[in-house]
Amino acid sequence: MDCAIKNGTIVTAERIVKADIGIQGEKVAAIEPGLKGDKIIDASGLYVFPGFIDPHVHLLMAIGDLISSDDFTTGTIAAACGGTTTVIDFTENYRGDDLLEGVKTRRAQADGKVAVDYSLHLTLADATDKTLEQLSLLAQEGYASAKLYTTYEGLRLQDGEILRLLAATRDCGVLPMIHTENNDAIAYLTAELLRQGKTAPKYHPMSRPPLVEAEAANRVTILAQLVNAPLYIAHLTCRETLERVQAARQRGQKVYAETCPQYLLLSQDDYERPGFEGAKFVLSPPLRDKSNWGVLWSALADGALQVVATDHCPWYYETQKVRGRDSFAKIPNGAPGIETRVPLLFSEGVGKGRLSLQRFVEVCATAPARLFGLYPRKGTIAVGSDADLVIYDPDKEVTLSYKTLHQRVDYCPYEGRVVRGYPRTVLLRGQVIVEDGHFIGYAGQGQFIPGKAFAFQS
Ligand code: DUC
Ligand code: ZN
Ligand code: ZN
Repeated sequence: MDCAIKNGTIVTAERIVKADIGIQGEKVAAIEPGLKGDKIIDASGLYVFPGFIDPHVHLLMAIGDLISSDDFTTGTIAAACGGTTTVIDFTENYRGDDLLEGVKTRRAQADGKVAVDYSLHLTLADATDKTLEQLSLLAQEGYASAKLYTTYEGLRLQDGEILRLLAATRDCGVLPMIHTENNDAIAYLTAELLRQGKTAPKYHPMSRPPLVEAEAANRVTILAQLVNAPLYIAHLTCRETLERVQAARQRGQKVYAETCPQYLLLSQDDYERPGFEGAKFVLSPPLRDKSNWGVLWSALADGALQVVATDHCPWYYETQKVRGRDSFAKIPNGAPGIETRVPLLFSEGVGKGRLSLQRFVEVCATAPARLFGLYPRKGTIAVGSDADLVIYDPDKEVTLSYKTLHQRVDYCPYEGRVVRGYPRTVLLRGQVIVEDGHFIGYAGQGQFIPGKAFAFQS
């Protein structure tokens, strides 16, 4: 073997086993006791997890004339240091743009720059014949999922367009991922708040309350029922939406849903921070009332939620978030999280008894790999899988701070929080890229990983 990881406790979604892992080239070649290798990594007292997958990140994303602060290199180095070895970003085309061009542009921004492996969700911002033809072409080239929006200028779709796109994605094995918020309700509520002079960041959640999200989720699940299509709900935040998703499942529909650490660990109280600090938490859908924390943790544990992603979309507080000083509606939406997802989920989930070890691996690695066509190459530890591995010290305590994290942004939403458990060594296709918290890989080491078509049986 080129490398043997010895004496660790291997955790996959299916099992927990003490064994050695043999790596040959880029792949896992053996899982058994007593392996020998040219290089030996001792994992005594440590867990060995599959490389984690973050299926929802926005690197180098433009909103107007602003660009999110992590690019494909800085963002993926941060991902690696936090134990994530595959990220899925999005094409950034808008209504009327050519989808093939959108793919080309994004590939040019990422290829040769990424430090971990990556894939792309297509963005479907209109439903023209041309877009549908291009969708079916791209589906055959490893683009196995697509983002649809119900809000945002230049991205939001009408119901008729959503129906057309749901039928088209269903037919070509592309899983639609939907941002569900009712655009007209946001516009009405925002205008009312601003008319009353309510311009501070703390009014952001009032402009997009839970029912704004739940209504759109309810609507798109019913649209999906009309055309018998599967669906993936992005960043689910609250009980109101979960109830609608559960109702769709009771009708027999295939509806998957993700949440994010910020909805499990932060709340609308964070908008009340002094001065303009609340802007750091302006993301959409917004942070909710704390009563949702228990609902979401239970849903993750019992399988009602399938995935924890980040929606990593960092903006500098000092130079970008301040754009909204006179109106919360002008604050660029989003927050950093690509590096802290795994440590937070382990510490707050596994460490506090809310998630089993196996369920933690399932929601942060295996389920995203399966849903987005990367399994079993990614998302598990098995003979023949990519040797993307995270050797994890369950006892290491780290105080989270933007000063020591690798995310390129001037704040951390979890500043000062202590997590117990942290990645020690991270391997990407057999190569060590993180050692003792230090990134030792290189930009360009990551590859584009094509996704296999989503197998939807009605
Ligand atoms: N929400 C955010 O907060 N930022 C990026 C896009 C999104 O949906
Ligand atoms: Zn979204
Ligand atoms: Zn997003």
